Amino acid sequence: MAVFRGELTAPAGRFAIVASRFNSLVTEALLSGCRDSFQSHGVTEDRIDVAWAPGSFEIPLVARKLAETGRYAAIVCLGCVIKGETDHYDHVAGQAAAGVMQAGLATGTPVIFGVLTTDTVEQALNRCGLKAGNKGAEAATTAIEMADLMNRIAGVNTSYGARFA
Ligand code: INI
Repeated sequence: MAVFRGELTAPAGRFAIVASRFNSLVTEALLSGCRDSFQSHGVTEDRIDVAWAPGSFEIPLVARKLAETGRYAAIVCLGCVIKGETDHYDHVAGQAAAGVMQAGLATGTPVIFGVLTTDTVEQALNRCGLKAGNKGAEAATTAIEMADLMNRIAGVNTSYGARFA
């Protein structure tokens, strides 16, 4: 019986981060946590590319375009959707989540959902570095784990370098 389980061992190769400019106070903090987390797990800055989308609604297309290049072991999506007085939130948050999933399924590249969806600004702040940790940092470790898992399933001996080297 084969058991495949990704580990927090960064494979060789590049990672991309898509961040949204909307609610940038929060997304800048998510991005900072994400980059720090990548670095502390051995992914140096020169192996990380960052792309900025206008809002979370646009994140999936940017992620998919990056994934289609085949250059990345995984892609992290960072955004922040905060509930307002209309149902705009539901459309943006729902489409961002569905689109991120679709980008991964369509390309075979792990695309990680690090988009905060919260009722309040306080909840968002708590999740980008205050009381509830930093979801950008968590997204980086998920990306590393998924990249390693994909390599294991594909039969790549990670100790000799990944298929993204
Ligand atoms: N985009 C966000 O990333 N977060 C939000 O909270 C948000 N709200 O509330 O409107 C938001 N809207 C912009 C949206 O992502 C698109 O950029 C816009 O609709 C143009 O397509």
